[in-house]
Amino acid sequence: MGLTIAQKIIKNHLVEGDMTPGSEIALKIDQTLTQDATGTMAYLEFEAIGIDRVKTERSVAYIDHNTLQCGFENADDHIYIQSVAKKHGIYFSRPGNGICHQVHLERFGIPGKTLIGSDSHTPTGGGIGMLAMGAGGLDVAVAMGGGAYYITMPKMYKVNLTGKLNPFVTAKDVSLEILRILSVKGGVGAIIEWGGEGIKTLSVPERATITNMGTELGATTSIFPSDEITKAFLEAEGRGADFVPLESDPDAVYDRIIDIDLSTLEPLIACPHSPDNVVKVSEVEDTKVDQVCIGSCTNSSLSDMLKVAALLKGRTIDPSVSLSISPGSKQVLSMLASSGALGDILASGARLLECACGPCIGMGFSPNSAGVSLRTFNRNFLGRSGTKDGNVYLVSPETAVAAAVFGKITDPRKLGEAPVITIPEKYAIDDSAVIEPASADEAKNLEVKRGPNIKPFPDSHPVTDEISAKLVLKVGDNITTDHIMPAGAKILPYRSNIPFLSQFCFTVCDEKFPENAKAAGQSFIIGGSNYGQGSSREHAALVPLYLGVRAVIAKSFARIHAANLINAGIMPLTFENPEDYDKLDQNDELCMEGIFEGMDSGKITLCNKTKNICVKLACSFTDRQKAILKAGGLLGYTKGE
Ligand code: MIC
Ligand code: SF4
Repeated sequence: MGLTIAQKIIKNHLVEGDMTPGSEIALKIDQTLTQDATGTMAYLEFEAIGIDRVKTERSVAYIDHNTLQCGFENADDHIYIQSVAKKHGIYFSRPGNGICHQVHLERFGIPGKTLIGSDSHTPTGGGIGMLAMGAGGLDVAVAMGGGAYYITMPKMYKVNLTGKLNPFVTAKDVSLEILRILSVKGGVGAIIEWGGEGIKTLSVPERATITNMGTELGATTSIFPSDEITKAFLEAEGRGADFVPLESDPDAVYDRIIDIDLSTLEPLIACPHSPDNVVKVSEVEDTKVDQVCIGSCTNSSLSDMLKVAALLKGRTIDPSVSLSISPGSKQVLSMLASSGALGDILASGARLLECACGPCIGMGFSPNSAGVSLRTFNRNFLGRSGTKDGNVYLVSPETAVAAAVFGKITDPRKLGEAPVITIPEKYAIDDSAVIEPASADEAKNLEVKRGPNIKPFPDSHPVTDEISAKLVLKVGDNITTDHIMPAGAKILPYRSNIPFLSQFCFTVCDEKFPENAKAAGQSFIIGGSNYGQGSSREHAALVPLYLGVRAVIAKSFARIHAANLINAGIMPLTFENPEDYDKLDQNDELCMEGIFEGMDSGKITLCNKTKNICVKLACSFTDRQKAILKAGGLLGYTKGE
């Protein structure tokens, strides 16, 4: 039987396990990336593991999330990451150099290699045929130390593209179409391979938009073949030597095949507050728009920005709209400047922001109250923009420009002729903002600089055979990590200060959660399906751990969050019968007994002492996961404590 692209890469990197879907496999990791918001914790964990030098082929630390610096916290964290990177063999991408995924694609990604990153949009690397996955910071720390990365062997899905996109229909619309088809949980447990004749019409930045947003499907990752188009991209980046061709075998077998004819697609839009709430732009036309944001790791490539500049040329934006532009990298910004396109953007009345995540994670540029914001980003979860009642829509750069120009949601085809842009044969290469690590010898005398923002880890709590605890919170389906541990300008600077963060845990759902959880001492949380979707932030597990949460019981879990819970020593358990969800209410007193035996048999009994009933919970922990839970988390397990 032939192999898919992902199966080939997995086979080449398999350290443990067999490639049967659903079973646990361990992979050798070639490259890692971190960003600063998850990076401080990841490097503290790497230091705690106690390995001197990274063992990967390439590890890069990016500063792109926490760049507002309203106080000492961000700057201290930047210095900590820069110094820890220099000492331990990690490349350091300075603030201003760009968003991790854009820069990694441009300068470091290599087809056929494995990459894990402490950011859920790491699958952007799939645009050049990498097996690139988002992971918790602790998993990245272990991989930097040479440890394997454990995942459940995914199923294989294929999206077959035929035809060609019409003018003003873009790769972003392809992403929105697949979200419309599959929903935010439709990719859980699967790797999505993109193929068919239609992919020959898609450039690497377009492919990267699609693999980036595959994260919103809950997929383990998404991947394109590495072909002539990949080769041309790497050559234009001066990295032709990194090219290796990669494709699936003609007789590769897929668990599901989805056909999309590109020529039938229309401009699409994801309405508030979920990326899969997708309709045609024409269906919501004329909605008044207050703000438009162009950028983020989904749509900030040079080609995206050149198209935006060409459409804005000679136009001014509607006086009632505020438009922000954040180019994805210094390379993109400098080429925009040298080509004159930046002048066209500025002349339109746009506000130029830093090459960073910015508004995407609520770091400034929050919309007005109840404002409508059209964004080229990948997530529009409630409150993520920083404005609680903001209404965020997700669109292509072309649709974003149409809204900025006309002041209301408008089908971009009303902008006239589609822009024809030419991508230079060579990108402007300047790696001066990437600082190389010290040599092993030099590193011995280097000191790691730690600011007062860095606080100790929460204490670990090894799982015990019996846990009696209160049900402190019951939530519904599709709870995101932005609900569990919100981000934004006021909170994000405290990513290495778990006690401070704990004041904000779950407050989007229940203002009193931190207080109630603390008062309860030990607690359980009940969730619906796809619990923990969204980001890779391990803080969404470490903070509940700090607040006393010992188990989360849900109808189903998102992949990275389930792994983060186990890594923190919290049990993710599911209902054997999902209807039992209705038998448990907030504030009920619950008890689990015989947990160790239950972990082995795959069934744990949960008794509701308030209602005098018991329900069955399911778990399928591997021996390794059981050992991690009994050690109180992956850190203790790795250190052999
Ligand atoms: C996000 O897009 O939600 C983030 C911010 O990039 C997160 C990481 C984080 O919370 O620091 C992600 O996607 O993993
Ligand atoms: Fe940054 Fe937004 Fe991309 Fe997350 S999704 S890495 S916050 S640009």
